[in-house]
Amino acid sequence: TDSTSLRATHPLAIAPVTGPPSSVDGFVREFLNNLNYEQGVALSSSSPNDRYLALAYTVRDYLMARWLEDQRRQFEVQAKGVCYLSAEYLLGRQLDNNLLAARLTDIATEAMAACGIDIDELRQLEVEPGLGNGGLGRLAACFIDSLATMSVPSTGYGLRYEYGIFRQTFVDGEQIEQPDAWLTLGSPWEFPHPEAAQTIGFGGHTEKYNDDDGVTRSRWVPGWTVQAVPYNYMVPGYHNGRVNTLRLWSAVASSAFDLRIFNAGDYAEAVRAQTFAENISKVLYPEDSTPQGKELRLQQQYFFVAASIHDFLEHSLSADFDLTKLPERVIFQLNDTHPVIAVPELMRVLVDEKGMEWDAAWAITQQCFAYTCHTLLPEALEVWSVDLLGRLLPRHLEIIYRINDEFLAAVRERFGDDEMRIRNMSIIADFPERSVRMAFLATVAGAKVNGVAELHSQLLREKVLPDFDEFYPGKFTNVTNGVTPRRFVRLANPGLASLITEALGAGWTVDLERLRGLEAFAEDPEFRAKFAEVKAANKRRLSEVLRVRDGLEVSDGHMLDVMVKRLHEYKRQMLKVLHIVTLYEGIASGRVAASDVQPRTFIFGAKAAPGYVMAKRIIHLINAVGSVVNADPRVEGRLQVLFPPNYNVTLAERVIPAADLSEQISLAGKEASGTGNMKFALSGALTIGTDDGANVEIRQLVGDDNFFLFGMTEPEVEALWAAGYKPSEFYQSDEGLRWAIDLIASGAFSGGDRSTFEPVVSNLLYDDRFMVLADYASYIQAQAEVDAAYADQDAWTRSSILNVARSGFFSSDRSIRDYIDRIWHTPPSL
Ligand code: GL4
Repeated sequence: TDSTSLRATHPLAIAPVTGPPSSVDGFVREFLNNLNYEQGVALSSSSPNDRYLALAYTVRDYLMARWLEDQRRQFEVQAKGVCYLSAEYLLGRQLDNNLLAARLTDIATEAMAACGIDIDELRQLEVEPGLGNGGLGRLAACFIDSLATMSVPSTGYGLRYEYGIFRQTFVDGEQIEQPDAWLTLGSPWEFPHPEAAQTIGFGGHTEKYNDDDGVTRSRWVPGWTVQAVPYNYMVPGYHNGRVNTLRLWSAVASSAFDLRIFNAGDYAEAVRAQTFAENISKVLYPEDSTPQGKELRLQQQYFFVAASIHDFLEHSLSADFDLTKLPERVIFQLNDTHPVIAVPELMRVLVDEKGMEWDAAWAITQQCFAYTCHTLLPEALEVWSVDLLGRLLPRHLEIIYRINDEFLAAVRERFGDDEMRIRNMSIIADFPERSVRMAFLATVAGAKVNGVAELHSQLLREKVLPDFDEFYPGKFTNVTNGVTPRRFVRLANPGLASLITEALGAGWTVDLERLRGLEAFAEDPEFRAKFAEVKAANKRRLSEVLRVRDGLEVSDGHMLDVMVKRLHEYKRQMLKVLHIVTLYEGIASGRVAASDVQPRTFIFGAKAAPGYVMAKRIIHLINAVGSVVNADPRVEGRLQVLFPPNYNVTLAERVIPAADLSEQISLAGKEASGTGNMKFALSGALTIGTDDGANVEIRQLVGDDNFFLFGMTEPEVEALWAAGYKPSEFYQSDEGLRWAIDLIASGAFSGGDRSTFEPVVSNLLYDDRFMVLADYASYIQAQAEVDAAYADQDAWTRSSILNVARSGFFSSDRSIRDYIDRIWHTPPSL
């Protein structure tokens, strides 16, 4: 008998699984059980880590019955579901989120107290799984939260990196990367299933053969294989009893592969092979928006999507499933180009393994995929050299060539022999080397292609893929990003959450448009006072965190002006630096009276890709400016610069709720959406920002009076490029800008050494790809308006409340609703 026909005989075995009783006593009993039986320790001899693990196991136990039930039901109903394919999930800590979802926060707190344990101490022990770089990975984490909260049948698929995004430290102001060994002390939220491993092939060759009917077919004979072991994570919905699954794959050497070498007597070689296989899920590539085209990266991508597709076909479909109906059962959502190799993989499975005709398989494939593009930067659109792809995945390359041949034939039919257009649209590029454009492959294969904010989707259609938009009318759409209000309001901002519930009643956590109801309260002085007190308390809490975490002291009573995001030139941390240096230079030179400047603390958080030299120089410069500014008595009590290292989700949850001002200052047309911008607005920070990404929609919603707009628009940027941009002309004609740049160039922030930041300065003066100098004057002007506005605290608070009230649109629940309506057409709940 196989496991599906196991028939239980004992009465207990056929009763549904039930969790422990929802009471403090029930929780205590379960906790002690876990401590004793899972950790093997008594309470009196347990370590804090034992207690943390036992607490996590206890929370799991409460979610288990629903999880098992939802898996059973999902299989039984066979409704259309979503497979979200993403190379990154930047999850953040799990404990609090799962307590909140399961309504256990109070019970757990009391239960721990009854055992003499401060639950807060255990919270601090959790190492967040940093399995993503930035916005793209965090978006995936918000989406699986919303999918569960909206009871959408869905599975998140990804990679279980042994090392996530590196831990950042500063030595003499420069970034040093350290490995993120997040698994060292145990990982209580995951369920490994080595018995359910998938075998994934690589390399080898393809061959033709005649099948039983004498038809010539192709098949792939891989040169080596790796085992993909699934690790399941619970993804609980908020207060709805739903628990979805996140399945992350880990690479293990295939035993057959090991043994052959081992038997040949080469023990060292056998171990080497194992290391080689396990390298695949060893480490997250730390590049955000700038793929490196490394072979290991392609291995990671194919490894996880092949495992995911096989897993879905084997375990989610009933035994007699008719594969021609696959589009009625699943949509694979491609989170950027990273999982796009899934397209030829599904084709290979359908044609080579299931014996389907090419045309039928292609028709199915085109309905089973949809593609989200997350960038406009040309260098971020992945391409794989034909040479590499052919070596690693020879059959997939053949399939891609055939897809391309048929696609280009159709383009010819439609547009005639317009060779220029054909070359521009070909999935295979010829220059600078023969390579596969993954975004084109995704666009050809996807039922829908979406950008992640209105402006981004528009530019995607008009600038990046215009020929495709013309060729495929109706294929392109927009889904503006969103963020989960559970983590970023309820958990991160409990003071604000209580105040909102007091004003509007419960319900807004899953229906964020209800925040509109706060508009009326903006006019109520009593409410404004309470709101201001919440912000002040959030600042005190941040101060405490930074003191304990980094030994930093936040000055009292300062405006908190925050720029947290990956370090990238297009995001323009340099513009922020020039603003700070301008203020500093003005006061230090005596030209500006310190008393005329609003006291401000500038907070940065940013990691640079380890190989991104200019980004690392800018980090160094921020730290150098901070050292000088913070030590200069002339600006004491006025200006402070703080740069806590290792910005991550956990720190974001403390920084964002404390912020007064949100810096969203990318060059127009470069930031696809941004999601930090949404978190800040929802936390009542006012935005100073360009007309870029989702800033556009934030400004439209909160209103011009509650947003500080500056800088060129995207068409103005284009026009300036066309006219010939010369940054030095801006330097020459703006004396404030000149003073600031000259001060940096003089060595004032590098102990008199003019060479340290010379590359940063010359980059600005002679290159300035992201037009920092062109937007400087407008930015300084807008910052003066910020200063003036902040002087009227009560008016500022009013604007701040209106930001919260009008940002309900940015819930990731709304994004998911848009995906369902515009792309997935899945039943809204199950
Ligand atoms: C990004 C975009 O840069 C960012 O604007 C967007 O918010 C995010 C999620 O859609 O995706 N694209 C890449 S690559 N990394 C990102 O964070």
